[in-house]
Amino acid sequence: MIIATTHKNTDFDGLASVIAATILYPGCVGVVPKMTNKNVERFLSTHKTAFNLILPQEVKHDRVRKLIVVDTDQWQRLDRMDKLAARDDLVIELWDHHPAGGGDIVAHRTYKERIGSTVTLFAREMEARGLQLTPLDSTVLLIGLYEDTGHLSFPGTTPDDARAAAYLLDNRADLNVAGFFLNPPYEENQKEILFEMMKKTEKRTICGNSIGFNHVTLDKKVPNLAAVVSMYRKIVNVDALFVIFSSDDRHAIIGRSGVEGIDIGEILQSFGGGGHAGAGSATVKNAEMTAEAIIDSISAILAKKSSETVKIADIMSFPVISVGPDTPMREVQTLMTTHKIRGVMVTEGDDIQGIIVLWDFKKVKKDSQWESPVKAFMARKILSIGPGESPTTAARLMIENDVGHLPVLQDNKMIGIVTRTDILTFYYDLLPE
Ligand SMILES: [Mn+2]
Repeated sequence: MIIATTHKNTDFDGLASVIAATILYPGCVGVVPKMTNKNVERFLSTHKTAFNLILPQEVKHDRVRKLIVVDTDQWQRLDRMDKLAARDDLVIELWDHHPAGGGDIVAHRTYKERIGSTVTLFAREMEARGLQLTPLDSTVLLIGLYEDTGHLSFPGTTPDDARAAAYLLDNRADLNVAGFFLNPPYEENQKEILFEMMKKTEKRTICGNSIGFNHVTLDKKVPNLAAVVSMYRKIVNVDALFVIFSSDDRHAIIGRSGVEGIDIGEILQSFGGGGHAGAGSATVKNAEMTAEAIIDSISAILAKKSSETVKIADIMSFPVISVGPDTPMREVQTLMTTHKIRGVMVTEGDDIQGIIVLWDFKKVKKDSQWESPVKAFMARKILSIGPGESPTTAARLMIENDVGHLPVLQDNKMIGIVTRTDILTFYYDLLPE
C-alpha cells in the first residue's frame, strides 16, 4: 500500500499536494490529518468523496510499503504516523517547498525546492509527463498554489509557479470555485478579532522595515486566524506583521511578510514553528515565554538579520563632488557633464549648504544667469542618511520627501552620496552602468 500525507492543520497546498500524489503514484491513497484549516474543512465537507482520501485512523500501518510526505519534512507535524517513523523497511519520498532546516524525515527521494508552493512541484511533473487532469483536480491544485503564493503575488513566487498556474488553467481549473474557497466570508468573531487588532498595533521600525506587532487574548477558539492576519497586514500597511494569539496555556504566533528581506518561516523556526518566506506560524507554551518576550525576541532576530545585509555604505557613491556656494552655474554644469553626474553638493568646508541637481538647471531662464552663483539656484533643504542605514530607509526618505539625493554623513562629515539610481540599482539587481 502506498499512502500520501501532509502536515496537521492542513492548508490547501498540503491537501492539494496529497491529492496530486494520489494522481501521480498509481495505487496511492491520500491520508488527510484530522485537524485541517477551516477553509480546507469547508472544501472537504462537499468534495471529499471525489478523491481517494482516508483519515489517519483508517491507515493499516503494517501494510504500508511506501510513504509520500508532502508540504512538510517533520515527523511531528504528521498525524498518527509514529509507527511508520520507527520502520526501517519503509520507502519514503518527500515533496516540499520549505527551505532546509528542522526536517527530520529521511527520504529515499526528495523533491525540494525554494518555490511558491508544493503543488508547483507536482504540477510541473504532471505537465512533463503529459498528464491531463480533470477540472476538479486542476481546481484544487490551483487553490493550493494560489493560497501559498497569494495569487502569485508573494515575493517567494517563481516563474515555475506561474507556469504551473497556466498548466492548471489549461486543464480547466475553475476560477469561480477557486475564488469561493480562497476568499471565505469573514465570520462575526473574526471581525471582532480584526477590530481588536486595529485598536492596538505596536509599530516598530527595524532596519528600515516597518514591523507590526499585536497581542490578542482569545477566550474562545476562532477559526482561520491566519486569513485575518493576512488581511490585517494589508490594512495596517506594514512590511511584516506578527500577531500573538494567547489562550489558556499557549501562544500561537502567526506572521505575514510582504517584503523579500523578511522570511517569516525562517524567523519562526527559532520558536519551533515554520512556514515559508511570506507566511508562517509557531506555538509557544505560556510557561516558556510571555507575549512581550516573544515580541522582543522577534525584534532582536530582525535587527540581527538586517545587520548582515546591505547597508548604505555598500551602495553609496564616493568621493562626493562638491562646489563652493559662489561657483558660477556654468562651471557647475561643466562639472556635471564631465563627471556624468546628476547632482553636486554645495559645501563650505565641512558644512553642507545645499544641493544642485540637473533638474535645477531648468530654473536658468536667461543666458546671464549662467554666471550667477550656484547658491541662488540650489536647494537648501537637505536630508541626510547614515552609512549604517538600509537602502529601504533611503528609499522611504526619498519617496516621502521627493528628493533624489541623500548625502551620507558620518560624525557630521559627508563621506558619500546615495542617489535614486543607486537605490534602483540595488532593488532591481541591475549592474552599475
Ligand atoms: Mn505549502
